[in-house]
Amino acid sequence: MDNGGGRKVKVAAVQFACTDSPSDNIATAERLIREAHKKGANIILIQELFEGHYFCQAQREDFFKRAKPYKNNPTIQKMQEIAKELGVVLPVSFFEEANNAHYNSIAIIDADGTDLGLYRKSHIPDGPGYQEKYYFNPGDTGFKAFTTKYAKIGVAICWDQWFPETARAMALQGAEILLYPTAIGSEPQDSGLDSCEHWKRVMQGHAGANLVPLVASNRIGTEIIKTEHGDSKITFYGNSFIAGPTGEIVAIANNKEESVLVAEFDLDQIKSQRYGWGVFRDRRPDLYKVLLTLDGQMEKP
Ligand code: PUT
Repeated sequence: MDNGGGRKVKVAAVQFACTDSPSDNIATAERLIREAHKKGANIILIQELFEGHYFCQAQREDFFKRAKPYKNNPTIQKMQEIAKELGVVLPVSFFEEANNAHYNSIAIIDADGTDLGLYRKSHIPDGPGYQEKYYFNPGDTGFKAFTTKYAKIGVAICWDQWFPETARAMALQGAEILLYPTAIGSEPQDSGLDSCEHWKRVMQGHAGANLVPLVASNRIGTEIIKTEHGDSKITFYGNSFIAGPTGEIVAIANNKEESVLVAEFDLDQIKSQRYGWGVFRDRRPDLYKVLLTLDGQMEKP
């Protein structure tokens, strides 16, 4: 049986503890990108908001100073140089200032250094330790698939990973690999709550349901932020991983160590497998209109 094998792509996830110094973190990201490149990686995922500590533990006006415009953004420009030199695809997560709006954004840099455009995080979490609604407007780009040198990729950000609709929307647009930069760890209000296994299983489901590989990169380390009510602390649980097209984990980091994970996939072989399994043939979008409601009611009371 011909499975149409051929187009091999190596993906990587890097994982590290952030300091609160952008130059330190950019240097660490660069070192790990170079290590991933040495291991043959073509598409390399860095964790969410890697330029500094996860400031959303607190609601502080001074933290808005961390936002930078998309255009002429020095971190993105630096990553464009690295991408071009190494011939690798780099999604670059950053806190975006757009006039009076702010977004949790990611610029997709192709292997020749070209900036392919922006995705702005759509689902913005709120709650103890993760008070993102204070900082970020809900993204207005919609879900996207970006055509890079090595593959068509779908990139969404952290809390987006809990929504199967996001993964499906990217896969429907032809995304062959899903990537999720992340910042998640302990819950300051409940020391008994550890979401790590839940977090992995939900994304493994997206890989399996859409028959695409999936890459998740999460930070490690303990970060303490001064808030209006005293200090807040999160220990980020790492566990960055790469899943294959049936949701199987093929590479995984632990919750403590800096890591560079690499896995190779044959995208043509996976395409055959996806087509053969039939889930995209058997979809019934005509029956899914209820998904466009918040309350499940097609007719309003
Ligand atoms: N990154 C957001 C995670 C929220 C966990 N409660």
